[in-house]
Amino acid sequence: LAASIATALSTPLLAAEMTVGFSQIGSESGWRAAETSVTKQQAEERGIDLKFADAQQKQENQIKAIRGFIAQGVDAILVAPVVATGWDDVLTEAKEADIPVVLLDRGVDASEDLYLASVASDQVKEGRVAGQWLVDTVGDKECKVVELQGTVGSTPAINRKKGFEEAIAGHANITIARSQTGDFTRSKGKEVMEGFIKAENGGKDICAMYAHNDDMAVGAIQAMKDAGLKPGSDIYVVSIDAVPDIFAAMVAGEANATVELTPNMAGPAFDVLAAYLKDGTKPEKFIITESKLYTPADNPQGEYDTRKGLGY
Ligand code: GZL
Repeated sequence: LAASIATALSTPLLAAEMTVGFSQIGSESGWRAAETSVTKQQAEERGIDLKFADAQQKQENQIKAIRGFIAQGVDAILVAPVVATGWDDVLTEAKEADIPVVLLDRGVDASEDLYLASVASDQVKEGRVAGQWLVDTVGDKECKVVELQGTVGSTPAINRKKGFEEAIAGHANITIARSQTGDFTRSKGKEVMEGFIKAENGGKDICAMYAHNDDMAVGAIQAMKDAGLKPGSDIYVVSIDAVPDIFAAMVAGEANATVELTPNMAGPAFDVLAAYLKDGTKPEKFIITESKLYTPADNPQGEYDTRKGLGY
C-alpha cells in the first residue's frame, strides 16, 4: 500500500486535472456533429473534464457560455466562432482571467494575442482545390456555376468563396451566375437550390453547383432530383467536408468531388493546451489541418464505411 501511495504521489498531474470549457456553434451539419463527438471522445481519452455548450448557431449564446466558463474558473476554453467579428471583449475578459483560448475550425477578426492558438484548415485552399477540380473537369466548355455559401460572415464562407474564385479567375468560360447563403444546412441548401433551378430555365442552364459544405450539397442534390435533373451528370456537384453522405452520393453517381476537413481539431488543441498549462510552452499560432480532394475514383464506398464509424 505504501508503495502505491508513493507512486500516486510521484505521478505528475495528468491532464485529468484539466477542466476545459467548449463553446460549440451548434449541430448545423454532419461535420459539426462529428467535431463535437470527436472532441468529447478526445477529452475522455485524455481524462479532461469537458464543459460543453451548444450555441444553436447564435453568437450571443457563445459569448454567454464563454463568460460562464470564465466565472467557473476553467483551465482553458475552446471556441468554434460562428462568425469572424464581435469577439474582442469576451476574449479580452478571458485573457484578463488568465484563461487560454484555442479557436477551432473558424477564425476571428481579433488581435492574435487574444487567443493561444487556432486549429483550422486552410479554407482558401479548400475553395481553390474545389475550383481547380471544376477547371480540370470542364476544360474550355462554357460552365455556369451556382454557389451555396456558408454562414454569412464566417471565415469558411469568406475564404472558400475567395479560393474558388481565385481558381476559376483565369477561365472566362466558367462563371458564378448565382451565389447565396445556405447557412451550412441541408434544408437551406435544398431551398436555395430550388430557387436557382427555377431561375435558370429549370436548371437546364446550370453546369455546376459549388457548395461550401457537403450538407448543403446533399440538400441541393435532392432539389435537383425533385426537378427531374440528374445531379453528378446534368449538374456537377462539388463541395467540402468529406462527410459520409457525400460519399454515399458519389456511390450513387450524384456527386463528383469533395475536399476533406478533419473533424479532429480538438486533439491538436488539447495537446498545445496541456503543454502550455504544464510549463508555459507557447505553440505556433496557426495549426493548419490537411485539405485532400476526393472523387468517385477514390473508393467512395470504402470512404463512407471508414467515416461512418468516426462519430458522424
Ligand atoms: C469549416 C467549418 C464548417 C464546416 C461546416 O471549418 O467551420 O462549419 O465546413 C460547418 O460543415 O457547418
